[in-house]
Amino acid sequence: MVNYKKTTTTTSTTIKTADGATKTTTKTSTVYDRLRTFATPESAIPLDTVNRLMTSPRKQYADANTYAHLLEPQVGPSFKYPADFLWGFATASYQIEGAVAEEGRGRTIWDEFCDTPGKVIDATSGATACDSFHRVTEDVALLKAYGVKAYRFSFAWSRIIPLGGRDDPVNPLGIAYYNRLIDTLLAAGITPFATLYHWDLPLALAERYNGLLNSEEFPKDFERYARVVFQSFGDRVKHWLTFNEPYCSSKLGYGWGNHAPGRTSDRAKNPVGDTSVEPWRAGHSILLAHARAVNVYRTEFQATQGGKIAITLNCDWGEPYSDSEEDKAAAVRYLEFYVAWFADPIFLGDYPESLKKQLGNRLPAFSEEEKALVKGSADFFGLNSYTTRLVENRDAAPELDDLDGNVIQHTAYSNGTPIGPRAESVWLFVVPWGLRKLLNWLDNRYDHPDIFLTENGCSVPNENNLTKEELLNDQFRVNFYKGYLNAVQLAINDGVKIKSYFAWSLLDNFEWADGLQTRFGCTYVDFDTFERIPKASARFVSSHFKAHTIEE
Ligand code: GBH
Repeated sequence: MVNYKKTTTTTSTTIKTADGATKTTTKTSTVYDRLRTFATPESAIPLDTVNRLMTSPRKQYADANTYAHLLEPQVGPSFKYPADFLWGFATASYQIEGAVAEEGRGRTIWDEFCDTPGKVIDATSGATACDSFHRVTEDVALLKAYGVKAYRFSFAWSRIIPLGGRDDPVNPLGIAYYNRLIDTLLAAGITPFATLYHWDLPLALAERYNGLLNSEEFPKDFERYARVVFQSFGDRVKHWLTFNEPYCSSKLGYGWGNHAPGRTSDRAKNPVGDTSVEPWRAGHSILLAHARAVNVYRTEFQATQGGKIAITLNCDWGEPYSDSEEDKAAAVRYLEFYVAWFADPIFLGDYPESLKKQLGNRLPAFSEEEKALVKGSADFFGLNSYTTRLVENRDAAPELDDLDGNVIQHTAYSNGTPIGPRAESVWLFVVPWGLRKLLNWLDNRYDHPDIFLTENGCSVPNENNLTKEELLNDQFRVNFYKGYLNAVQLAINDGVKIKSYFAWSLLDNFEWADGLQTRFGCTYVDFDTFERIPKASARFVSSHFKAHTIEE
């Protein structure tokens, strides 16, 4: 179990009551620290409330009864997803492929990051991962056995253009690999759902011009890469996502520094970086690159290929910590700094006022021409969501390095009750009702878009240390999916236009800075033999959709 820092602040307020007496109220806030370092167990500060719950017999969370209070009204057996609803499992290139030095693949910022001591908690990497590069037949057979309609995967830019740039050569062996994957999926009757960029930037572009920090060069190189991809695969791929979770590439990669390239103002973590400006610049480059790629697709390919294109954004619901107006406004600000940062320019035409106000000229501005290019650059709303935070207003002026909208985030209510059971991942608390609220909030703010849920899933406490038998019977994960799929059904009944659901993930895989020890798979992977074994959760997700989807 990863430890993380906690800060407890106690504030006392003394007021005069109507009868002239004084009354003192004390409020204690516990703040979950996102700037976690990979502290050794000795130096980590122990948690009280949340940790007690999480370290007491973990099996209690595998008990459906302990979930009861988290489940909303059950939609029940009569619910049906429409016949064209796409369901399946998701993965990403660097997390599953392995074979990082094979068939001409160029190095990426993640290969480099993993080779830097102290960056990945168990000192592993994606060098071999699930060996999916060599197992196309086996992985597609698994998907077919699960009966999925679609499979979400990502292309490794550096397999296709090893050095990444617009004048750099294309690697035919990289194209051949993805042709094999796409053709095998189609032969199995599975719809390919493809992401162009799931964080594995070609290292050459980071070395050449600082990658995402260069808002002139990066969008041009991405545009050319996108054109090569549409040209090569667009005859068969009809569902496109440009970027996966630009929030993570920007804030984790350039703000907190816990993802590649690891830049941050925190000098204990990295010698270079500036948290106060770089995440906003990186996000800006991604928006421009995304818009250029969509423009290329629409002007050069869409008419003949007939697919849809969007970006996928991640967001966790922010529930006000109290009923106060300040906390309610803080929760909206948190959502704006999380998702509206990208979704507002794309769906409404510019950054939210709250970001402009807090960040001033540290937030890049769009020219009128750029605004026009970015606005409307999505055929649907792609969403990844996992968890929920309680959000309290922060009274003091925002810190320069603040990335969240000047709020205090909690994972427990003021009475100490955790917001939900914690998964293995420090950030992931199981809160199904938060997803329903988030879906309704997005539906409302962006005028009722089609929403494609492109990731949702969880890690299981201590899973890596369980026996194989225990691990395969992953009731914690089954309960997670039960709760979250019920929330999806409720949102559909609320009128939100949800068009897909992809469970993260098909396979246990390389969980970035959390290495191979944190498992998100519905399929167990033995990282020595690469054997795949379905877990109970894979059977649950698959039978859920089989039972609840209208036949075509
Ligand atoms: C997704 O991100 C990714 O798309 C996928 O690749 C990944 O494997 C999966 O989720 C599971 O993690 O730095 O401790 O403050 C999920 C959204 C948002 C989760 C940011 C981690 C930061 C945690 N991520 N969050 S921390």
